[in-house]
Amino acid sequence: MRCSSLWLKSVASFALLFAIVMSARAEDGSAAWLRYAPIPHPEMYKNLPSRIFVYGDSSTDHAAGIELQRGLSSLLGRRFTLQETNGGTPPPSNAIILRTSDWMRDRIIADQNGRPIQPETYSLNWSEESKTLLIGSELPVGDLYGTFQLLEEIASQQPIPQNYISAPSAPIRWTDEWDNLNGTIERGYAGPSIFFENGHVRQDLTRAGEYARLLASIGINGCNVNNVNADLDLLTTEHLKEFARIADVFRPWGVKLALSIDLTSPQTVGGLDTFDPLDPKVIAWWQKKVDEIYTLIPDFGGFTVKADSEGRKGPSQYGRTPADAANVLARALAPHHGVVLYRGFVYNNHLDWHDLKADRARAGVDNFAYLDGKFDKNVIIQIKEGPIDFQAREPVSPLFAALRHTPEAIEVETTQEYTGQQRHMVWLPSMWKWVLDTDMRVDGKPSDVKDIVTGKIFDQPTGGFVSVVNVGIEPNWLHHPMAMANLYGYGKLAWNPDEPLEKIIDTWTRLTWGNDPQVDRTIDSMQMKSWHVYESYTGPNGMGTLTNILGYHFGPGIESAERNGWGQWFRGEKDGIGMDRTVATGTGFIGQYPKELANKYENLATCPDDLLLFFHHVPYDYKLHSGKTLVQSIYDSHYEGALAAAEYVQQWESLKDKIDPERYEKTDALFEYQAGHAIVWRDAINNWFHRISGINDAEGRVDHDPNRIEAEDMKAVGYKTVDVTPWETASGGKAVECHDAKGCTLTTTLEKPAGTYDIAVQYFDIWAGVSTYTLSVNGSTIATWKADDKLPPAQFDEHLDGQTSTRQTIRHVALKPGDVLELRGVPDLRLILFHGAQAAGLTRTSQGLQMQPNLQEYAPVDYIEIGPDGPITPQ
Ligand code: GCV
Repeated sequence: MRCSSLWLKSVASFALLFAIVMSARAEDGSAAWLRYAPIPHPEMYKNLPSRIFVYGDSSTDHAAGIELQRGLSSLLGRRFTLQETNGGTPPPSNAIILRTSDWMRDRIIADQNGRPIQPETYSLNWSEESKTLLIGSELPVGDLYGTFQLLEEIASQQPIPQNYISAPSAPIRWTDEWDNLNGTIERGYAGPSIFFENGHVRQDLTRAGEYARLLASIGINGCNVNNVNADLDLLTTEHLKEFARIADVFRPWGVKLALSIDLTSPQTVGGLDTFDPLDPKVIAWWQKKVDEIYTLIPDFGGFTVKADSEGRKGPSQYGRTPADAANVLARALAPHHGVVLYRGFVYNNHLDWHDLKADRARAGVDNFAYLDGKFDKNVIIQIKEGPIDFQAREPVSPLFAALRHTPEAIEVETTQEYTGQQRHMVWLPSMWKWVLDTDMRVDGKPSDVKDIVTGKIFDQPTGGFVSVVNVGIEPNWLHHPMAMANLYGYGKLAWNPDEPLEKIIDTWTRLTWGNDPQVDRTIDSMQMKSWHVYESYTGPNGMGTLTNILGYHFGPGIESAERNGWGQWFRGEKDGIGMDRTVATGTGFIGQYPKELANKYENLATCPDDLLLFFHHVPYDYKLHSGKTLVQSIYDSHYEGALAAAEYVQQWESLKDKIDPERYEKTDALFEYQAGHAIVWRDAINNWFHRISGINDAEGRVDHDPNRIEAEDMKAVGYKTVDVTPWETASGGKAVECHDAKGCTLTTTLEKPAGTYDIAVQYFDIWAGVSTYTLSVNGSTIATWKADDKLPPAQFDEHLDGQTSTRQTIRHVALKPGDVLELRGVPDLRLILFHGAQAAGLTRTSQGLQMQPNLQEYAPVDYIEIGPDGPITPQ
C-alpha cells in the first residue's frame, strides 16, 4: 500500500498529534512499552533537531515518520515537525532523516561470519558537523526498526547512538497466536481474540493494528494469527478475503500475515476425496489455493503446519512423511517467496505407560532426523525449545543438533501455559536465554542453540524464532502487567540472542514503569529471579511443572501426568522418582544428543541437579551435588520459593507512591494472588513427596502447620466436609461447603497470646458463582469479601482443586486468648444462564439458553492460618 504522493508535505498538525498522544495516556497497560512518557531530563537531547524528514512513500515510511514525531514530541515535550518526500532534493542539514537506500548494502556486505547481512539491518548516524541524525536501511522496515530504537534509547535516557548498526540474527522472527475463528484462544489468558469473533474476522481491527505496531517495535516481522489446531474451513475464499483485511493493518508495520493450516483442507474446503499430499489433485489444489492467497495478500508470509499430532490428521494417514507434505506446500509457496513452518511437535499421545522404554521425549528426533536433507529450501522445522512441552524447565530438544541440512526455528511460549498463566510473574527470557546458550557440542565443537537456529553452525540461514504469544482483547494484552516483559524480551532475543538479560529487563522496566532508580532496581530484580522462584515452588530438579496436565495446566495436579498415554510421566514410585532416559538402562533418549552432551547427562556424576529427574530415576534420599538429599532439597526449595513469591508483595508495595494507581492496584492484586497460590503449590508438592517417600522434613515443616486451623475441624453450622481431589490440593485433603441459601458458619475459640496478627483465609473461588464471606472476631466484622475473581484459573473449572484454591489475607488483627473467630459463608445458589456458562468456555446445547444448576458456588473453605503481623501473607 502506498500513501498518496507527497512532496514536502506537512503531515499532522501538532495540536492533533498531541491530542492523540495524550488520549493514549490512560494507564491501562495498552500502551505497553510504547508509553512515551515525558522523561525527567529532556535537556539531555537539546541538540536533537526538531525537523523530521522521511524519504520514501510506502505505508511503512509513513508509519515510521508518524511514530518518530509522536514519540519525540511526547518524550521531550517539544514540537517536532514531519515532512515526507519521495525524493528529488538532497537531505537537509539540522534534521532527523529517515532514508531507505542501497547505501547500507554497499557499505556492509557481510557480517563478521562473512554471511550477507539481513536487509532489515539499520543504522543510526549522528553528524555533529551538519547536526543531522540519519536513520537508514535498505528497506523501509529497517528505518522503522531504527526509529523504534532511537525512541527506546531516549525513553530510557541513554545517549543517542553516534554510529550504530544493528542487524537481526535471523529472517524468521514470528509470533504464533492460537486464536480460533469463534474468538476463543487456546491457552490464551487475556480475554478473547483481537482478530476473530463469531466465526469471522472482526470488523474493527484497531487492536490488531496496534498489536502489529508493538511487534514492529521489537523487531518481529511475522504473525501467524490462528491456532495451529486450525479451523477446518479456514481456507475458504470467504475467510481469505477477511484475512486480507488483517494483512492490511499489519503491513505498515512490516509484519507479514501467516496462517496455520490443516492438511485435510483439500478435502474439507476443496471437496476432494483425499488429502494425500502426493496425489496430483491435492498438489494442484494447494497450488491454486496458494495463488489465490497471494492475489489477495501479496506479501503473505506462509503456512504453519501441525500434523499427525494430538488428534490432527497428517501425511501418515497415507504412509507419507512430513517431508512429503511440507514440500507440496513449499513448492506452491516458493514462487511467491512464502515459507512453511512445519512443526516438529509430532508425537503419539496414546503411549503405553507400562512400557518402560516408551518415551514421548524421543519423538522429535525419531520423526524428523531421518528426513534431514529431504525438505525443500523454504521449509523450516519449528522445534519447541524442549522435548516435551514448555515445562518450567526441560533440557533442550536434541532435534536442534540432529538436523544439519534443514533450516530450523526455535518455538518458545510467551503465553504462560505451564508457567502460571499470567497470574504468576515469571520472566521467561531467563529460561529462553538458558536454552539459547546451551552448547550442544555438535561434533565436539561449540554449538550453542542460538547459533544453530540462526543458521551459523550448519549454514542454514533461513530459520529463526517463533513464540506463541496469545494476546487477548484485554487492554494490557497479556493480563499481568509484568507478563508484557516476556513479549518484549522475546523480540529482543530474537533480534539478538546475545543481548544481555540485564539490559533487556532494565530497558523494559524504564519504558513501562519510568526511570525512577528505585522502581527500576526493584522491578528488575523481581523479574530477574522470577523464573527460578516459580520453578522452585512448582517442579524443580527437572520433574516437569507438576501441574494438572489433564485440566488447565495451571495449579498443581501431580499424578495427572502419570499412568496415561500423554507421556509426561515422571514415574514417582515407592522406590524413587524420575524418568530413566539413559542409554544404559532407560529409554535411550539421552543417546539422541551429540556425544559429549549425552555423556554429561548419562552420568549421574555430571548430570546437573536441575535436570536430574528428567534423565534419571533415583531414590528419594539420593544425594544431590548440592549436598542435600533430593527430598530435602524439594522441601526446602518449595518453602524458599513460596516465601520469595510472598515477598513480591512487599517489594511491590514499596513502590506505591511511584506508580500510577491503576496499574499499581492491578499488579498488587496479582502479587497477592501469586503469594497465596505459591503456598497451594508448595503444600501440594511437599505433602505429596512426604506421603510417597515416607521421609520427614528435617526442618519439621511439612505436614505440620501449627498456625493453621482446618475448616473441617472448626465448629460448623450448616457447613459440610467434602473430599478434595486430588487430595494434595487442599490442606488435609478436605474442605467444607455450604448448601444453605441463608449461609453457614465456622467458629473457633483462639488461644493465641495477645498481640497483632495477620489472618489468611484459604478458600476456593469458582468462576460461576459469587459467594460472600465475612470474618468476625467476637461478633465484630473484620473483613467481608466476595469470591468473584476471574483469577484462578483463567478458564472455567467447577472443582475444588489446585486451580481454584485462593486466599484472602486480613492484616493487623488484634487478638487475645479466648477470642471467638467466626467465618460466615453465603453460597451463590443462583441458576446460571447459558450465556454465562458459554463465556466460561462450555458448549452451547440445542436448547439455546439453558440452566446450568451445577455451576453454583457453595462458599467453600479450606483453612484459616493465623500468622505474625507483617508485610507478607502468613506462611
Ligand atoms: C495448540 C500443548 C498445548 C496445546 C497445544 C499444543 C501444540 O499440548 O497444551 O494446547 O495445541 O501443545 O503446541 O500444538
